[in-house]
Amino acid sequence: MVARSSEVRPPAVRHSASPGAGGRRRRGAGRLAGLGLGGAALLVSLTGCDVGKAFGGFGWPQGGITPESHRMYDLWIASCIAALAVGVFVWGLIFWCVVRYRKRGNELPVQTRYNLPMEFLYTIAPILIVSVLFYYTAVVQTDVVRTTKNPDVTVEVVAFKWNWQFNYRDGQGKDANTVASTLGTSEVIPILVLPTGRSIRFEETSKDVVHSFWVPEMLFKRDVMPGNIRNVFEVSSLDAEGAYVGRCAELCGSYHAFMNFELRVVSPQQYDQFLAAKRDGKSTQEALTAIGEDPYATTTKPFDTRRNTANFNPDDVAAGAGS
Ligand SMILES: [Cu+2]
Repeated sequence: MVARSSEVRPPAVRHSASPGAGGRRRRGAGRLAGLGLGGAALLVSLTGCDVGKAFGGFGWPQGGITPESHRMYDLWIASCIAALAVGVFVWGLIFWCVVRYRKRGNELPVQTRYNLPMEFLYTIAPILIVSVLFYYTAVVQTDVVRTTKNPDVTVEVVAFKWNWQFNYRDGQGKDANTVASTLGTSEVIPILVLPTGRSIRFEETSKDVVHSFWVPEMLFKRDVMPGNIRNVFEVSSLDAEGAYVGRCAELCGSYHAFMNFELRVVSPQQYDQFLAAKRDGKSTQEALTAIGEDPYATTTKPFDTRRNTANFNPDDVAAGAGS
């Protein structure tokens, strides 16, 4: 029995102690080290330039206008580079195995089982990778959703089917007072005027269903909830003057797609003048003209609702007709 069992031992076990196998393993380890070094060199050369720009942000929108948007963008780019580095390494190992251990004859390949270092590596490595990603995600998320006690500007965002109202407030919470307001209509796109260089608190509330306040350049959106829920977030500053289209990002009904608004970022002096003009009773269009800004939205325009032509009960059909 003992003799037979030694006969059926795989050839690999007999060969494992031979100098040839040791040489192959050393060469394999050398290749692995070379692959790792190559990957590291590639990473260094890639991070030397703006990787995000070179690859179109890896699908993440570019052109953020707040410090928070840059932090989220950087996290995304770094995560993509890490994922690609791991991916390239794993693909390399797969292709190397496919080539190195392809079938060459009828000889049974090396049978390796219970390789503890290997099992330890592929258990620990993913846990380490996920831990690092989780750590940086938690740090950036905490930073992005942080609110402060005394933001420079507080604006209440009121969403309703299907438009927006922006209330400039003298304090925080629902008990604060509105000092000026802008209301959107089907004919006029509402313009939210805000200053550069000041921290801004957005307090969101809805009059009916769930909407979502989204300015793509902030790279951040948050649901606007009905009831007594006030969803709050802050940006520590807006860094670039200009006009930016804003949208509702939650399917809220028939005319959801028409719920556009415009964020107009102006200088702090212009903002103060705008607010003073509004407090004096001027309309948003008049106040915008007074500070030398375009009175109407430049990034989007009111949509034709075609309520009559698209209606099941157009006005020209007499009520009760056919009954
Ligand atoms: Cu909506």
